[in-house]
Amino acid sequence: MSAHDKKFTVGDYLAQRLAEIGICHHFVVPGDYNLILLDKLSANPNLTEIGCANELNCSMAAEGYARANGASVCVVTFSVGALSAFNGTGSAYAENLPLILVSGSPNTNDAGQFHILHHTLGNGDYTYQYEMAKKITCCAVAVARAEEAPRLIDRAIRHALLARKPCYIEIPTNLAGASCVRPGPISAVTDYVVSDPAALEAAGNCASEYLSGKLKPVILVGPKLRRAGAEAELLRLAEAMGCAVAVQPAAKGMFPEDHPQFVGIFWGQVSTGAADTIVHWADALICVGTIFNDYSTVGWTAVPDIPLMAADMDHVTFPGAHFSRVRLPEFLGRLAEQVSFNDTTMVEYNRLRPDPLHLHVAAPEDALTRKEISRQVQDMMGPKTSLFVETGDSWFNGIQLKLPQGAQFEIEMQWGHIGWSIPASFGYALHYPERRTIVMVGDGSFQVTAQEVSQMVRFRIPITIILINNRGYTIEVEIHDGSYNKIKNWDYAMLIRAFNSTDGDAKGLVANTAGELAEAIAIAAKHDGGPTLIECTIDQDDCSRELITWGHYVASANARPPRHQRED
Ligand code: TPU
Ligand code: MG
Repeated sequence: MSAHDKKFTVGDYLAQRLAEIGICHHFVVPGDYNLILLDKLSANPNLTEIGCANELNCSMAAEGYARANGASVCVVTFSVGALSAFNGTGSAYAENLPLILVSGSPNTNDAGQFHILHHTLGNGDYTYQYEMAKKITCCAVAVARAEEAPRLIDRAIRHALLARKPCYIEIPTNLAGASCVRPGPISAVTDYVVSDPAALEAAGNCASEYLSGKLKPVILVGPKLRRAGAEAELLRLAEAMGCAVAVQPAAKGMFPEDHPQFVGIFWGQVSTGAADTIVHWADALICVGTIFNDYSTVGWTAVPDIPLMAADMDHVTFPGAHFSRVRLPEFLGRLAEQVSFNDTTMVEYNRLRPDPLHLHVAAPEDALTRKEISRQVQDMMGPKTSLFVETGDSWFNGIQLKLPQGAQFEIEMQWGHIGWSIPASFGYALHYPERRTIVMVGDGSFQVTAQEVSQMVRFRIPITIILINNRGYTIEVEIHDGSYNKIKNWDYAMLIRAFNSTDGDAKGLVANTAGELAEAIAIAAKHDGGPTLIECTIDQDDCSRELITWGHYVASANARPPRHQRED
């Protein structure tokens, strides 16, 4: 480095690494512990600063950006910021997304001098945030000396990218601008770890054994497939086998729905198509990136009961054998070469295949219903649509829709934070300006993160928000009802216009009838200068059969008595 070289700092180091791994937008909320760091990040010409209204939304926006971009960063201040951002970080952990959470922290001199600082618990302990972060990330580092920053920053980012999980980097306020050495090649951070050759081969052999003699194989796709970057290999495997392919709800869209081997969403009693019948008929089940939790198994009523082959992101388990360090794309690619064609389950499925539904088209003056909203949203879908569905009846309405070729679907079913879809769709759409992002969200969920619509207004992102106003927390009503499921009604369309102030171009519309919804959707389709929110009012009791059924079983699972109290 020449003597004239501009001083290179810890903040510059982090900025360069973020840009090198393909991050173009960094989501931030400022606070005095991170201001110098934010200056350094925004000085990097490859990073664009995206300010958010609060740290919960900031972390959820980064979560959505990671879905689109593959990795993201959220930069917050100490405690008051970071503890809120832990929520989106938890989501990134649950949903397998490499979100890099960066927090400013106190001046390195203060702990030793027993100073009491603002934004802290006031007990002189400044380690608690780092300790908490360890639990919700795959790697947490706290930089205590500038000399350590390169090693720690590289380590945290590498772990996050490899594990597809969030990491945490804490940088004291007086170190962001401290001198730092320059980084070496980024390949040392991003280099992929390939499968162990012996484990890959043994797992392949075990798969042949598992399938040999089986007559009715079915593939079940789960949400970790996309996170592992293995969609193309899965398609090759499915076509080589010719068997039925069912998809878990959180993996909707990860296998093309217009593919002849797609048999529907396997979700127990609330499955689509005849997916549950064919999954239960199978004598071999190849589970790929699946997550069996209480929601996806409908309160444990839909757990497959045959011995499974379970291919995860970096390991494979068979009845009686386990293989570590087998990467999913390599494993599926190998299987595609070795399996034999057996379309028995497709032949059977074609007998079971339900006839296409003839949807009732409402007259323009008819009061709006949930079914009519779904029918009209279906017509909005094209190859460039990305549909976000929020926790609530929107999950069930969205799952029923047919995704045309190229359409994308996003759901946060493992973490299930109401309000996620608003900031997450904003973060996602920043990465994908060429796609048309639509959000289906309930009134209760919208109230949690409504402020972030103002960022869509500020950055002129034309997201269409279909807000389904059924005056309350209907999903909760179906699980367990009480006074707490009623909420204050808002004038949602007017709220959006308030966000415009003097310089915004968002549209807030209301649809009470089928005709009004059609008109509003036509306006949204032409509106590019900002978001369009369409408040769709429906009857309080108008909810899907699927939500009622699912809610009943989830409630039963929640209500199981403690085992030691059972009388039997
Ligand atoms: O369609 P609908 O009425 O079911 O949806 P809406 O209006 O968005 O209501 C959602 C109600 C709901 C709650 C209150 N769904 N899950 N919860 C529990 C919950 C509480 N807090 C967070 C952050 N996430 C949750 N899932
Ligand atoms: Mg509601």
